[in-house]
Amino acid sequence: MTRYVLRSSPASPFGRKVKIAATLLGLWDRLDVQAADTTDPADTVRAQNPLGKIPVLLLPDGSAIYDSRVIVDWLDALAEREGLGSRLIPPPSDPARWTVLTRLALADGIADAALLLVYEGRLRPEGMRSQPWMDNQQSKIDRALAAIEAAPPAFGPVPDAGCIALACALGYLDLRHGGRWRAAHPGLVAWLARFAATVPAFEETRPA
Ligand SMILES: N[C@@H](CCC(=O)N[C@@H](CS)C(=O)NCC(=O)O)C(=O)O
Repeated sequence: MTRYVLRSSPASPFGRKVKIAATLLGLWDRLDVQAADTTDPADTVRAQNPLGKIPVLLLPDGSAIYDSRVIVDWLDALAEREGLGSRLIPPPSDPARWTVLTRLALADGIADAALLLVYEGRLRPEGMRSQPWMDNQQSKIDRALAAIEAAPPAFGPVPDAGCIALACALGYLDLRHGGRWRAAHPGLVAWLARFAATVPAFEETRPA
């Protein structure tokens, strides 16, 4: 069976999304996860993805697939070709595809903003930080969470890619932003608990 290398790191919400997707698709055993350090200029990840971002999926022919949405789509297609059953992104013929992809984009946007806030704190000296810029990033997270709290997405035994991305974004807010989102979003707290109970891979991929 062909194996694939996944460059990632335990804390990455985008890498976690790919790991959970691979597990739900029955493809987890086909991935070899290799740690990547995006802050290390010598790390080969910068050659594999010129953007220097993880996750990256390496194929046996030497080509690389990124970003996480493309990797999930690629894994979905592989699972389909191999007759594994589930689909995480509905096919183009299904109108639900655009709902799922839009929810995926919204959840990834939460993780993007949360990550930028972490980088601002980590990489920019205190006196150079811009409070309005940070407030703007936080407002993206707040508006997105409010919109999702108003109508949390339904899921069955195999949640779609949008739900997986949302769980990973919330997990990242727990990891790096002290879980402050929880107080104002009881519906999402319950949603995440149900997701974790439905998808064991969520806990299995929880960063230490
Ligand atoms: N849109 C990308 C975002 C990936 C991303 O931002 N990954 C972070 C780690 S969680 C990263 O590699 N950051 C390093 C950098 O931005 O230089 C995806 O979905 O894969």
